[in-house]
Amino acid sequence: MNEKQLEQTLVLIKPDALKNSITGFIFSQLSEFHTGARFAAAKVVNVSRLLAEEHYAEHIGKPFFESLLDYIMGKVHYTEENKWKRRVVAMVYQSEGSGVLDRIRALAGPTNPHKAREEKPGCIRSLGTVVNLKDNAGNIIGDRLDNLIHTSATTEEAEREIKLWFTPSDVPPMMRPYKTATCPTHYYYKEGRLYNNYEPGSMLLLAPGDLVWTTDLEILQSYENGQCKKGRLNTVAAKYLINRL
Ligand code: FUP
Repeated sequence: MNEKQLEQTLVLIKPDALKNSITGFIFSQLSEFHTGARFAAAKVVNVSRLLAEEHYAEHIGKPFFESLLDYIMGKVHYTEENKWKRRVVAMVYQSEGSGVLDRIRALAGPTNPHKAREEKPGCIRSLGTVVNLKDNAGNIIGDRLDNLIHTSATTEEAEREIKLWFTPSDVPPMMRPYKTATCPTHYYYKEGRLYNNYEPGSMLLLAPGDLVWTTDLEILQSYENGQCKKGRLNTVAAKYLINRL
């Protein structure tokens, strides 16, 4: 595999698309024939708060942040009674050469569904909704954009996001987009801290021999050695705790 020749993007089919059964339309739009891109990975995820916070880290502190987390976690579209239906379908699309990222973003359309309807009728996000967010006094403080689908904006964002949602073994060997390494030790996680030995209440992230993204291993080792941190521990932990929290 030659990394330079491949471009990939993360696509999330969000809970509003599942609730409204727009999945068939989206899969049809994103077919290998229409996009010229191949499916490289897919999983159904009950999004934890940890994963939601990591995915939308750049929006922390914005008025719509908490509501955005509730949305991606499925809390907006599925009640407590139906919480077992709270899901996102996460996928990686890949193609040779550049362009897949922009092609899939074009099929999704503008971020804001109102804008999508005006500027690009028929795009996926033109079927979305805009929800006004209010403070306790009833003043509008922002909008939550229920726009059905997420697609990575840049190759750097795609790398961050694919590594956040997928482990190397979620991707067929010949399609793995980023460098991998073999984990040399045990890593357990509990309440934002990393351990090499089991602590009561901790969860096993990785065991010796497991395949990891090299950058994830570098992050874990930087925490282990108390060095200058090479990234956020929670971005690694969130992935290995998918569908376990
Ligand atoms: P995009 O790259 O198109 O997903 O757009 P952004 O990174 O700007 O936004 C990420 C998500 O935040 C979008 F899916 C929608 C949401 N958002 C809001 O809910 N309200 C806003 O005012 C801006 C963004």
